Amino acid sequence: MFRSGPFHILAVTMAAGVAGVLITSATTSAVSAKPGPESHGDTAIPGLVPKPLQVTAKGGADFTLTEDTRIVVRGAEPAAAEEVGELLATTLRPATGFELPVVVTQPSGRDIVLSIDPDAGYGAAEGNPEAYRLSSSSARVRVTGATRQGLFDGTQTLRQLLPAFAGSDVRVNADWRVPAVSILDAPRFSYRGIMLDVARSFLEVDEVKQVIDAASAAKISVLHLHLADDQGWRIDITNSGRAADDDIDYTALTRVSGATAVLGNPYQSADGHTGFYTQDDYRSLVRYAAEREIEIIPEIDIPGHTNAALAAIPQLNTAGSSHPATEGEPVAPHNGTIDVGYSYLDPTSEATYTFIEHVFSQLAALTPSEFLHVGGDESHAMTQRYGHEGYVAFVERALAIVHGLGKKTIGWNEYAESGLTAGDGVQYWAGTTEHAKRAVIEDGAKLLVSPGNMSYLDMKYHPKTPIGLSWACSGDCDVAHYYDWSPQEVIAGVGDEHILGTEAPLWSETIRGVDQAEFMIFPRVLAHGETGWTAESLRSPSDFAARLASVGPRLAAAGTNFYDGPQIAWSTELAGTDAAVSAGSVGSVSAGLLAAPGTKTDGTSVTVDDVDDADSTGGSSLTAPLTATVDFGDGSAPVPARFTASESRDSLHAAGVYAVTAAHAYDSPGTYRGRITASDGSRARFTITVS
Ligand code: TNX
Repeated sequence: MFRSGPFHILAVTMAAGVAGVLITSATTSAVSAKPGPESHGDTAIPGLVPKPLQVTAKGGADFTLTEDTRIVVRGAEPAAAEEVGELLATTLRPATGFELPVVVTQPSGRDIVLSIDPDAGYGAAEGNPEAYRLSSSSARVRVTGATRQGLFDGTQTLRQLLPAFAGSDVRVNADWRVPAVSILDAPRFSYRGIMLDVARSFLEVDEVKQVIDAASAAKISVLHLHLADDQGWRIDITNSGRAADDDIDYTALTRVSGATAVLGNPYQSADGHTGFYTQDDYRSLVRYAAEREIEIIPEIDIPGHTNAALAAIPQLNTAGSSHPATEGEPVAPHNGTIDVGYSYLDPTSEATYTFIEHVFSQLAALTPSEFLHVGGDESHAMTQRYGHEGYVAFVERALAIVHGLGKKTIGWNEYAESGLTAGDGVQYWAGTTEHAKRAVIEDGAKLLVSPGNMSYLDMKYHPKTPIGLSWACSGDCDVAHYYDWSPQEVIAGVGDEHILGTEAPLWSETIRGVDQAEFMIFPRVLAHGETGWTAESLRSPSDFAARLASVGPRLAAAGTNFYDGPQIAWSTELAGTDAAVSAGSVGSVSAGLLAAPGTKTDGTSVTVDDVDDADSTGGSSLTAPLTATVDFGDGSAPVPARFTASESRDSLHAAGVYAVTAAHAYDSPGTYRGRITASDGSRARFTITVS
């Protein structure tokens, strides 16, 4: 079913042990990860992910961000452009220490100029609402988007053109250069999604915001929140607006099932996290995501995956449900196992539809998206009891309710056994493609592609990954495999005109907290995201691997956890940090930071993690152990640097950012300008104020 592209060759070659050669050779492509013959300006173009439509190195001097740089807003919708400018400034201020004022005025000096202009002329991307142009030269950077979203996308590209530490939350010294380029870009699909299953294991509001920050930098445009499942219910539903004859206490949903989660299981010993979002929490997520051009699509999974609802609402526990109430057990007991397919709402009970109407109407009111996700997957026990017709009749009635609320529906592919309405979405994950294809061709539904074996982020990267499942993908499920598929090949005969977009789901039976979530999401979502963004003709596995290499230090500098495995020759990046010390005292002086994914340190050198132990091997562009010397700038001889890991590489963490330190005593007060020189030729500056 899937294309057998160059990645299969890569996989074979890697098995033969010469992966490094392949990945290095890829860096000679047009968008180069390393300085090479094709870098025309002072600085090579760093790896851009997802790959833009057109990138042209202009030649000439780079743009340099300085303390005088302003973010100047022009054009239509200045208020929207100003918001985008503020977001850009917010991401760059901590690392640069620059003020970066956002002003609506005429550009004058070496400004970054942001504008929204639907008529700017977008060439090959004309008509795409997310089209943007980015042009940089020593005099100016201009980012122009056809819409706010296009402009936002363009500013994410700009962030990638800066040094990796631009996204750090500590101030560092780097040459804040943007190479002189001209970029024209727009996505293939508007829907480039990620799903978080907060039902099995909850993620707090701030944890979700952390994922939104990292995902929006990768131009992800949809966050699908799986809000209810057998093990927990995560969105507060109030009793306001209940139908006249409705006596259900909806507040029990979160009171009871907000306090439960999946339990420890054979694949993860820790219990899932409990909790729920108040409606204000949810609104704040919707707003936060929208500012970053991410649309939230909520899912309440029905009729199966509903034990948490049955555990909270006695009225649902009718004779025709998966848990008929008894005197001793008026509601279903909590079930924290990872079993699927056993629970279901009673399709013959009016209470079921009253419940659905109330819950979805509150969800509709809270959700600006035109879509609500109704689940529909794995209703095995229900289908066994009521037959295919019973399931279909239920889905038809549920869809009529949601459509009646003015929303389109999305559901997992099973729900397409029912008739759909033009514009509804079918999310294909596994099993027969027959129903999804029929709904697309006959009903005018749109296909959302999430083939489990290529896009499920809860699959183990490799057999040693301590968390994750392996039913959809096993063995090698690293980034190369998640890149090697094509949306138009998921269902034969369903091409781009029928495809809504792509989505990578993270189920959380085995995932606890945002650190683990990020580890499973990155870097695979970057492969998936490029599949949704970049035109098929421009996608190339080796070129992607080369570009992805420079994303690693960016993720590390931004504090995003990821799997820094051996398929990518992750770049390293060095930056200086300033410090204040007292004269006379010998101490360890912090001179800089080193981002080096895939490596470990013994304190004096940083080396590729090539030991295939519990955390498996890492990938790195380093071809020899990296050492460094620190020149303290006071005439003393340079001394060897020490490296201290902020977070050691282990089976659930990428190598964190190393502090580069050395012991030194300054004799007298003053301001000293020092330098770190690393054995790979990279350098960084730092200033020490001695009192
Ligand atoms: C299948 S994918 C499910 C989920 C599980 C997942 C685990 C889908 C629509 N249903 O309920 O969490 O597998 O990988």
